[in-house]
This record gives sequence, C-alpha cells and structure tokens, in this order.
Amino acid sequence: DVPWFPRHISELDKCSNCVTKYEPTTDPRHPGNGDDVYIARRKFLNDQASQYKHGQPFPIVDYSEAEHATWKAVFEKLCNLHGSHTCSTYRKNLQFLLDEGVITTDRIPQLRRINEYLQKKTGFILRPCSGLLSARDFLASLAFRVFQTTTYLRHGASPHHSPEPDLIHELLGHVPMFADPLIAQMSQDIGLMSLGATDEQIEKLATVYWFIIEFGLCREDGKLKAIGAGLLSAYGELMHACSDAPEHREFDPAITAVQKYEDSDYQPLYFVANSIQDALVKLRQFALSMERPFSVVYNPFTQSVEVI
Ligand code: H2B
Ligand code: FE
Repeated sequence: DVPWFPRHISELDKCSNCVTKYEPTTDPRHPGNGDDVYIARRKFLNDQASQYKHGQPFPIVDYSEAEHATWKAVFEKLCNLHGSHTCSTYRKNLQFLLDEGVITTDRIPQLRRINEYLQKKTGFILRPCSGLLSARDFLASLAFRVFQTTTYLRHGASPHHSPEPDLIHELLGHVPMFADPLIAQMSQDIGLMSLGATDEQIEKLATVYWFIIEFGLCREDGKLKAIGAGLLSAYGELMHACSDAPEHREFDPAITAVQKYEDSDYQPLYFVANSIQDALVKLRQFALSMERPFSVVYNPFTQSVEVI
C-alpha cells in the first residue's frame, strides 16, 4: 500500500499532474481572467509542455515583444531591491548568470541555455510543465534533481504579481538558487523524502518546501535577507517579508512542517534560517524522524532511485 513513485528519471513523464488553482480560465483573481488572447497563449505553451518526454531537447519558445517587455519591467524593478533584500548566495549566482550572458535584463532567456548552465553547476535539469503541479509530482521530480518549470508568463497588466508560478518566478527566483550546491541538495533531500510517502507526510514536506525554498529568509550581518524564490521574484512581498510587519520565527523543520500557510496573499509569518547550511543540517535531522517502511538512495550514475 505504498503509493507509486518513479524509480528512474524517465518515469517523471508520469509526474505531470496539475492542480487547478488560480487559473485564468476559471479564477476571477487571476489578472488574465477574461482575456482570451492571454488564455490562448498560456494554453499553447502548456500544451507544448505537456507533450514533453524525458530526454527530449527543451522546446524553443518564440516569446513576443510584449512578453519580453514584461520580463524587462519585472527584472528592472526587482534589481532595485536585490542589493539590500536578497541573500549573498542569490546575488552571487545571479551575477554569474548575467556575466555569462545566460540571463539578460532585456530579453527572456531560452530555457535550453539555462538548462546547460544549471547542469554544469549542480546537475539540476529543467523540464517543462503546464502549471501548478500536485505536491507529490513536484517533489518527486526534485528527488532526481529535475525542476519542473512553467514556460508561460504572467499577465502583462500585472507584472509585479502572479498568483501562480510563471517563467519569471522560475528564472529569477529559482534558477539562481538551484545553482547553489546546498540549495540543490536541500531540494533533492526533500524530494527523496517524498517518494512513497503518505499523504500526510507529503503535506508536511510541501509545507517545509514552501517555507524554506519558496518563502525562506536568512539572517546576514544582522539583517533579514530572502532565500526563497517566491520572495526573490516578487517586488512587493520581498519588501514586506524583510520589514517589521510580518512575524519572523526561527526555521525548525518539525515546527515549520505543521504551520498553516497563505497562498493567496502575502505571508503573515516567515521562517528565518541562520544560514542555508544550517537549514540543510536541520532538514537532515528532521528527515531522520520521518518514518517510512523502506529507505531510498539516489544513484546519479543511472539517474535512478534504489529502494532498500
Ligand atoms: N508546481 C509548479 N509548477 N511549480 C512550483 O513551484 C510548485 C508546483 N510548487 N507545485 C509546489 C507545488 C510547492 O508549492 C509544494 C511542493 O506544494
Ligand atoms: Fe516556486
């Protein structure tokens, strides 16, 4: 009665189930709701993503001038906060990406290029997905150092906020962090813990992921700095998170795992790690407390999971 889980990276082809939440087709809170042109574009890109199979080259996407303009507007605005509100790991890795011309401020980069870069840095690879995935499928991918990434962009009329993950969030939030060996390891660890886990355990792991990889903060030189991709890619919430307005608690996976979170507005509460390394150490201690009738070991040579 252990839930099915992928044993080989190619089986991630079966892990692309989306959950319907904050979709422009049905949700009036989505800025693209009622915009048929936007909805058709998003659907085109999502259909392309859902046909993808492991091992295929990443599809080349011909982004429009309007989409490039949205990217540029978001990037330039975020740059104003990067120096003061983001952790040193993020700043360093974003700078490498800019120096190598993999990411540029005025054009949307091709995911193929990003993929090559990340593979060299941490072995993480990208595969296209068509929206918000179920936590189980999303976390299973991380076990294989695969990051399921959306390819559509947020609505141009609301460039500084998106209720669902979009390409800007993936590229400006996650990619620089997945280029860091400790974040890569932490993400894979959470992924490995999720394989064959119960629904209740998945819920806890998704919550830890949410509070550290998406909305985590750390302290540097006595100041709060963002490490989470949801903050790194959202101007308003980045300012809010580092201000005195919300509550800040120390990151402790066992406590964090059962904390309720907000997914339709700014968080009222953030967890703060002493450092990324400290968060990884704590996460590994937490992993020991998770009961599963078997254990898994990742074999990078065969890109498979061995069950012991
Ligand atoms: N799906 C996609 N496409 N991107 C994400 O960042 C994401 C997801 N995050 N599904 C997951 C859920 C996360 O919030 C946790 C694991 O539930
Ligand atoms: Fe994300």
